Amino acid sequence: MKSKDLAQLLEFPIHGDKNGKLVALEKGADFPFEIKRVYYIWGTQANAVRGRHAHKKLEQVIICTSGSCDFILDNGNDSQTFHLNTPHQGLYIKNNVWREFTNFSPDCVVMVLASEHYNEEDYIRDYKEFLKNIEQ
Ligand code: T46
Repeated sequence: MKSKDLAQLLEFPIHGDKNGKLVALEKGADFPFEIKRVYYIWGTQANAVRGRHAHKKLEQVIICTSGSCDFILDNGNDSQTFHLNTPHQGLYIKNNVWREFTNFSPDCVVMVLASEHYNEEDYIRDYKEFLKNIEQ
C-alpha cells in the first residue's frame, strides 16, 4: 500500500473453472479482521450519493458483487476515488475515513463485511466534526 492510499484494495483468490467462479473469505490470512456483520446495498439510483460519514472504530471490506460504483475517500488531507467493479476485489477501509459512494450502475450490488455490530454512535456524520476528530 502506498503511504498516500486511503484504503487498500484486497485481491481475493478465485476458485473457478468453466462452470463459474467462487471466492471464499475466511477469518485469518486472507482477511484483516473478524467479521461481525454483513450487509448489502442495491437498487440505488445512478446519481445517488450515499455515505457522507466516517466511523470512529469500524473497519469494513466493501465488495461490489455485481455492477460497479465509485467510492470517494477523504482523510482530511487527501481524497482518493476507487472504482469498484469486480467481486474478486474488496476495498478495505479503516476507521476515521470520510466516505461517499456514487455513480451506481443499474445492476450494482455492494456487499459490506464489517468488524463491528451496527452502532449509530460510531458514526461521524458532520464533516466539521470529522476534521476536528482527526486533529486530536
Ligand atoms: C459504508 C457504506 C458502504 C442498519 O440498521 N444496520 C446496518 O448495519 C447499517 C449499515 C445501516 N442500518 C440502517 C441505518 C440507516 O437508517 O440503514 C440506514 C442507512 O444506513 P447508512 O446511512 O449507514 O447507509 P449508507 O449506505 O450511507 O452507508 C453504509 C455504511 O454505514 C458505511 O459505513 O461504508 O454503507
